[in-house]
Amino acid sequence: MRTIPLILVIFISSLVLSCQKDSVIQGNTSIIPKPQQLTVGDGFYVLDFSTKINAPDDFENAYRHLLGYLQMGAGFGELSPTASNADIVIRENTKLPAEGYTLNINEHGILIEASDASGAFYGVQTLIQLLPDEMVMNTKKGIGAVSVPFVTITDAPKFRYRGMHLDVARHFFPKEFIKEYITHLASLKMNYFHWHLTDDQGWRIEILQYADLTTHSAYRDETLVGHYSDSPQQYDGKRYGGFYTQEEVREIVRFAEQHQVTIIPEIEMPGHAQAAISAYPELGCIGKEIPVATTWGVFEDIFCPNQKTFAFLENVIDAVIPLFPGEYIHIGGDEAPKTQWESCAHCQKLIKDHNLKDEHGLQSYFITKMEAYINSKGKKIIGWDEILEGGLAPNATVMSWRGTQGAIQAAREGHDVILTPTSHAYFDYYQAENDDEPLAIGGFLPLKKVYEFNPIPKELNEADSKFVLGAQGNLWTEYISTEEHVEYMIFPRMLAMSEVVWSGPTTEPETDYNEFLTRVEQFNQRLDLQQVNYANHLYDLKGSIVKENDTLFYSLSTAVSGKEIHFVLNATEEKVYKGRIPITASSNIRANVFKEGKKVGRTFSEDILLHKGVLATISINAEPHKAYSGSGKNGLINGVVGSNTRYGDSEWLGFWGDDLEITLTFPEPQKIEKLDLRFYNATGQWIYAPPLILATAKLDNDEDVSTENVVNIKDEDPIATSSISFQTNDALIKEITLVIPSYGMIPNGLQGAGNKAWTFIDEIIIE
Ligand code: TNX
Repeated sequence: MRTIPLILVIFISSLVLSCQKDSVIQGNTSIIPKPQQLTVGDGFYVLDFSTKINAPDDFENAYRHLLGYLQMGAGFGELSPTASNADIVIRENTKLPAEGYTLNINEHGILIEASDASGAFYGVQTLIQLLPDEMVMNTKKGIGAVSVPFVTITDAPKFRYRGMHLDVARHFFPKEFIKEYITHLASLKMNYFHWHLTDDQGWRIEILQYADLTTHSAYRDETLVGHYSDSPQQYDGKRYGGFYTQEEVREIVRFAEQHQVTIIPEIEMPGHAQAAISAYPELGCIGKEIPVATTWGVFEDIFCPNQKTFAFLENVIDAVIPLFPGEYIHIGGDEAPKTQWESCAHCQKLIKDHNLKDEHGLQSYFITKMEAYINSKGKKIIGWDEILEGGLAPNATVMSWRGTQGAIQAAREGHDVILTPTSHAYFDYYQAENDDEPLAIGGFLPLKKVYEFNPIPKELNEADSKFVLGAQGNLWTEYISTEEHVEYMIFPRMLAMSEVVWSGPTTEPETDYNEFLTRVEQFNQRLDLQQVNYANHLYDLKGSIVKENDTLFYSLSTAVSGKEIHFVLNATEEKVYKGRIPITASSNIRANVFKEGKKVGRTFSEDILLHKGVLATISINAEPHKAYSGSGKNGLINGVVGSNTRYGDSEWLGFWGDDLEITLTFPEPQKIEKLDLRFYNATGQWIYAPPLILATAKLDNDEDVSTENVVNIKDEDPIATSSISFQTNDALIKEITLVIPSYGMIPNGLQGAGNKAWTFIDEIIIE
């Protein structure tokens, strides 16, 4: 045991620089998440083999981490933590806020102060980011001397819960990768790792009392290939699975502790339990043998609220609790279809005996009972926002994923909440519109959207917003089977999330985002050196149609500023883009970004269809859902057709349950042959094309002509279409109104049963 007195180190006043200035590799001040206050001084402090560190026992994690980094990255030798004239001093300052730190680098040396071990660790993380990129782990080459810029930093987190989630049930990731994942989140000053350990497709944690959970439930016979919505669905025919032994769990927990990360294990109940029920059919309501699930979605086989189930779950909890020192156990609670409970005599009797309102009341009874058990063991529960239905368990923390409504309700009821809405926190969604993106579940969550996230819903007043502990990025892995792919989905979106929860939400999105991207560009260089994969959409081009006095233009822009754009219109010569391009006919535009004279990123290409709707004006009776507002209502007549495979791009508009009425008014009466409508149909994502459409044309003689039109839905194609024409006897049309009813509530037996169906509509092509 080291015993290190808290000493005031006398800084060495002049550093003996044995190396020449230009052989010293310099660090830079690009830090993510951005510190609360950062002042850059004039000069650099040099570290070399003679560097000494001084740190107290309580800050051992910080000291060890820094030491490991200096040894691995720069080949420094063993550094004693007891040095009395140290270059790097880490010391306690009780006046600083929880998890906060100060970092001062000047000609006297490096001083990190913190009031707790987390703060000291975060001070070290910042220092590491100030060190030269060349030093990142894995290089192990040994660098003679490195320098860090003079800075004065005062920093502390905005939110106390800063999390990342990983689903290891749909796809399994080995121990070493889990450690890497934890290292990444710790380097971004995130402090919770939510480990989704059980689901329909696999049980991943060893429970000694129930050996079948690992011999049977941890493996599935095969896995769906391609997307759930593909028709016909295909399977790979390969047994798949894996689990963590208790020893491995302990090792990971220790590793997390050394990184100031708390692990929250999730044991799903009562739904997403098919893998467990597959091993122990008596835990289900129908007692039938069922396989570990091989496809994705929501399954009707859920835990039955009977004695056997509660005994099983209590035993599982008893095994889980000693492994995880953190205060929380996540009990899931999401997506539990009540079909089996509806027809189970025992469940119905429970509802009656306990005076419960319905099956939602029974879910609440289930969760409340488990909560009481977990509370009695000194732990708290977290559940997904469905645990609000039928009444919230008394001490539960709610993780709000289906938007922010759950968070608002729970906070108003005085419960802690963690925000992880699909709209801003689902890193399994697509992050770019390009067709070469790896297959994803759906949705669209570009980097900027994560960056603009504010975990505090605007509906909450100041008192209630105190219950917002923070936010978390979720990575569900139905469509993510490799480590490289996990990295691709979390980077760079996790950078943005870390900034939201640590630095605090931006109040100046445009300027702040641009500045953030320059730091992302820098961070990517580090990831390159670490051989960590990431998505790079910094140089993607964005195009849009601009209408001005009945004239059309096309404008191009990049996310990172200061880059040159070259474009080619209709395969003519390449030009440097100086401003919007006039469009007079249907056209193709290709363009590229240049950085320091070199082409970077993908080639952009867009076809613009100059149809008769482009110059019309449009009104819609409802607003698209804010998660799927594409380019707004004008996007339906902007001459650009949406993706055939992505409803989440900037062309599709998504409405949740609204019956729509869309009116198109032409600048002058037109002869119109037909309207072609496109709808998305992906029932796995609760998107159902409307059954039929009523169209009415107002003629220039003021008569109305109406038609009822079917929507053509093909199983193998997510695009449903409807082609509409009017009997006008050659009269011209002034205005067209489309009445598009929603599919309505999704009936039992279909994906999303009991929820409102989504309607997705794309370009209305008028000829
Ligand atoms: C919903 S988020 C789920 C997960 C899926 C995810 C896919 C939540 C509590 N449940 O089971 O993996 O969507 O995005």
